[in-house]
Amino acid sequence: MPSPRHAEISGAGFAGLTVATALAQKGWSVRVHERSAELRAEGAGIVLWGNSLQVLDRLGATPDLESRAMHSPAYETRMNNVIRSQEKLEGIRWISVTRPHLYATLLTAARESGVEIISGSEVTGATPEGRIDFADGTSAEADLVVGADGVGSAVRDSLGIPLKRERSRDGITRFLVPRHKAELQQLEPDTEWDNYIDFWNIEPRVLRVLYVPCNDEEVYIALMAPVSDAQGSKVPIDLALWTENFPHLTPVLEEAAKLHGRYYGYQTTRVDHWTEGRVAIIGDAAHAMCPALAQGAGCSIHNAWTLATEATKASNDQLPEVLREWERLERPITDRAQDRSQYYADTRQMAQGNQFAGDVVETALYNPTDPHRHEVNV
Ligand code: FAD
Ligand code: 3HM
Repeated sequence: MPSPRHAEISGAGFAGLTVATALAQKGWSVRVHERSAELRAEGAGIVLWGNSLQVLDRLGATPDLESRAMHSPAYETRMNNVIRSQEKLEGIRWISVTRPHLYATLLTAARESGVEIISGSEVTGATPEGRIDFADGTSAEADLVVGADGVGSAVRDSLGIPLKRERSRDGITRFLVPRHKAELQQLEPDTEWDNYIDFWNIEPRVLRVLYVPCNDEEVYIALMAPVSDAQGSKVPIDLALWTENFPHLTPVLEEAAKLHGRYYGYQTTRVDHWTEGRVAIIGDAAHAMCPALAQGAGCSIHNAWTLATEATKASNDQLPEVLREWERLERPITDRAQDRSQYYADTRQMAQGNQFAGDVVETALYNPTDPHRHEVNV
């Protein structure tokens, strides 16, 4: 038996764990370096669509993931607490989960596939020839190096890949809190509190609460306000402001007020290219996007899968060329998801409701595991 090919990966986020697991399951020896001392996910909840769920199916992670996930009956949009739409999203696969649960699921899949994960290991850079460098002054050689080290990627920056960052006018503070379903039901008996509900207020003031049940006990709430609104973007949150504008959400807002939270200003980063020699960058390192369409992690997971698949098909000599071809084929759909998410964030058009049709669902319906996906139908 020839010895397996070796991959070194920077970052144990959703992208890094996915590519590591996929490569290990395809016969590679894989080592992941995580700068943090602890392996855990930051943030609160997350929505996943068909594109990433197809990958999680292939990794064998879906049963674990779905054991604690929410399939909401509808995606509801309200303006000043008046319903604008309740989209059933028929034919579109989607779930909401907590980030800690998605993370635990991916970590288990990675470990069960034989991936070695080293926490407290900071990567400082990589070379196109396949060398990865660490903050402790050591380095290692690999057939494939993956920069999955997030929006501030050291791998990307060490290669000098040009990048443009655009900031939007709004931002959000995320919380995972107990659902208080009975109290909410009492405040508004006619509401289906299992729905995903996007509560917008534009007039007289731009404030929005995204209400995303993740399971029977936990709801992800995201409080949006313009960057220029010091009171709306303050952490810990100004409880009086939020309950005055969203009185029907008081029980969950009171829970959010007990937590510190971090206000995150929406941003998009566009890089010149995703690969250089034996190095590929994936996830937020390559394409951080506004969360409007909830596809940042989705694209990270689906690009991680396609990278692992294409790299495995390539001979070792062909690898740099195969990585360039991978970018040429896979990048356009992610670029379009980034553009649309930025457009929705900048225009606040999600507030109109009835959004999930046509081009908007292109990414959600994409199947990165279909080997015929790039064939042109004539
Ligand atoms: P990260 O999660 O940033 O992981 C990078 C990892 O690399 C981290 O663990 C970090 O510690 C480590 N690291 C960094 N530097 C180094 C280094 N030098 N050496 C070693 N390790 C390093 N996406 C969705 O699909 N659905 C949603 O509903 C959704 N909602 C969102 C809501 C908000 C408000 C935001 C901000 C984002 C949202 N996203 C969503 C996007 C999603 O969170 C990200 O796209 C995704 O987490 C990116 O994963 P990643 O693994 O690329 O990066
Ligand atoms: C799931 C989700 N959807 C939209 C946003 C947003 O517009 O900020 C954030 C989310 O986590």
